[in-house]
Amino acid sequence: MNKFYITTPIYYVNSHPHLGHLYTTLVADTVARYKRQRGFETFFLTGTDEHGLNIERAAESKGLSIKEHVDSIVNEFKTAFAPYGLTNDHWIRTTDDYHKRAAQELWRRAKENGYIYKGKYEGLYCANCNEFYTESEAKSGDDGTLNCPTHERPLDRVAEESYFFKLSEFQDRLIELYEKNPNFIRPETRRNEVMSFVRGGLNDLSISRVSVKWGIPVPDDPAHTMYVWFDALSNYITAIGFGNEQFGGQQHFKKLWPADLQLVGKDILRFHTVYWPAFLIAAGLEPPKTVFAHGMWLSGGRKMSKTIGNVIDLAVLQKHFTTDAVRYFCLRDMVFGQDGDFTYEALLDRVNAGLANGLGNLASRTLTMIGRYCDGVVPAPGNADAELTARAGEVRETVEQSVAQFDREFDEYNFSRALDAAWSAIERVDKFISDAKPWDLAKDADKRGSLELVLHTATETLRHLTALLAPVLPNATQEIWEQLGEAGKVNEIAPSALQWGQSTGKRVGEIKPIFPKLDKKKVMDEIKQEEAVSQAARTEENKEQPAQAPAQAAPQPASEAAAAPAYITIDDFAKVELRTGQILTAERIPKADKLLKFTIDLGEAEPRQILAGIAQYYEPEKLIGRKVIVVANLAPRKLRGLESQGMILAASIGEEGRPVLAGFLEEVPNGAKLK
Ligand code: ME8
Repeated sequence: MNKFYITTPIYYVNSHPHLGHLYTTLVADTVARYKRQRGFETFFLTGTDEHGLNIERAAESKGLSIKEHVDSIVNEFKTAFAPYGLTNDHWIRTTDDYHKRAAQELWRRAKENGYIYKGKYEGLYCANCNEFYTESEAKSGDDGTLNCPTHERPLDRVAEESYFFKLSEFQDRLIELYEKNPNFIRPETRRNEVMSFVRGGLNDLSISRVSVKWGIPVPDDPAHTMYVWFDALSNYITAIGFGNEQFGGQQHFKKLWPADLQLVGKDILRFHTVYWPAFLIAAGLEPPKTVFAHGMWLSGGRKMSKTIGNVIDLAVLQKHFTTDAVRYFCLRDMVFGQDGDFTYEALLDRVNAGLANGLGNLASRTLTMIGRYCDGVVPAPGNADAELTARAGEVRETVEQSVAQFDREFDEYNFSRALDAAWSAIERVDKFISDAKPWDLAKDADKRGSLELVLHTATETLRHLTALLAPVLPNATQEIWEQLGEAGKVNEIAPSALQWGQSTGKRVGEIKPIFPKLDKKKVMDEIKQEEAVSQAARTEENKEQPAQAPAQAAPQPASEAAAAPAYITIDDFAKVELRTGQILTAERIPKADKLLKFTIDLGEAEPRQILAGIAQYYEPEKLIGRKVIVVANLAPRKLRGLESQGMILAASIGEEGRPVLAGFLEEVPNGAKLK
């Protein structure tokens, strides 16, 4: 029997699940279902990545023990994914003991083979990406800090003893791997990207930390924990029995490894196509057959990310859309491998056009007519005139071609094209039915044969498409299957095993609508309100994000944190001196794209110099003369080497925090106090 081993990334438990995580997992689930239906012995793995500094900090900031924190987020992932009926064979957690032992075994083998040595590391580290950056890769903040280019948060300077992996020795072997196995990295654009990166030369990789406690101890040197990517990547083999007794241990591992398809987002391409094969080769193991890096769902044109805060809330999504609708949209709307912008409007349009008006309408009109004109029993194809017979034959041909085309595209992971092929058959049969007008044929006893041919052809089309689409729409296709009067589980029936004509004589079941049409305006209004609420909750939570807090922030007991109301006293407020001011000059600061420099008249002997990060939103010259509100007793501080003697107040609008300056509708003198 052919085997198929498919994996998703294991998701970080430093934050909450969102559409991006669901997306990769749904695609993997669909491929796993597809392979199973076609007779492959399939193993589908997903899970959670639970070690690292950032997770330590996230737990600290919530006042939870690390274990409590990771357990609660893992639970959130499982709960958010539960409605989608995922068919993963295992959920790996990197905090599980068997994984820890087996990751140590991988380390031991690489070390015995001479690829790991001890040295000293100095560098800039982002706890959010778990990645090191050079000074030139880091992004300078307005106040001169060196920030992570992705998260725009300060990098940690790390200088410590570390184990290193001899990645520098792998350049030739990796290039050979990519050249000999053109399918190792897909799609092609990503392959080219990685090849040119590797051709540029590889540095040895620091793969242990003494400063991070929440991690897997390095074998024979427990003062060190493993670099979180060494730990995380090894999950793909530890989960299936490498170095432990999972599922029968080594024998199970040998049966499944190398993985057939490792799905990842393009954000973690390098880890999976450079580090991962190198770690495996170092330990004497084979690299996976294919790593496919898909594109990113964008939201409002930007990558959907928990750090930016523009994620699609899975609770909102699930409230309005069936799990099949979400699966269909994810596979049809995003060209696999490319980025796509997620909008609820596009989702609603797809659901209404493709599912309600497309497949759903074909099912309900066909089954209703069989009930009405044929006493609920699928007729044999009747005799009709030559023209109708020829057209029915063309429909059958289109269906057979679509079924074959679907598989060809699916095998190449062109999911949207596979679905286009299926929908071209739906369009073809819809036209056939509309042209033949069975409702008119039913009025004429002489046309009985034609009526039966039309309904038989429509039923067969529906039956073939139902089996074909089972991996994508598991719930809806099972319902249609039963309404067609078919027995068994449609996901266990290979479309190629179906023969045209077998539906004859089947009694159709109770007809229920499968994909009700959604009222776009009503649903959009509801979603907008719900999104605003969940956005506000996220913004609140983001303020407490651990990376912004100092690493040594004292944990607050959960009960105390919950009990303390967020009030301040009038005396607290009186400490803040707010005054009206007028902008006298406003100018940009060279090389600081966010800052503007103002002089502001606060009714004092001399105007103040104040800097504000609003350059992306306001033209400086248009602000001259404007009345503003200033925090006048803020301690002066230096930004880009210039002193700022106060702060201008502005509202922060929307996801990106667009500033809108506060002001007055009536005339006010400069320097008036606000109380
Ligand atoms: O990187 N669009 O975990 P992670 C599409 N723990 N997919 C997205 C997405 C988006 N906007 N955002 C996230 C990690 N994803 C590591 C992986 S593997 C050994 C360790 C999906 O929680 C996509 O698959 O940040 C991406 O690669 C993954 O989630 C990153 O998840």
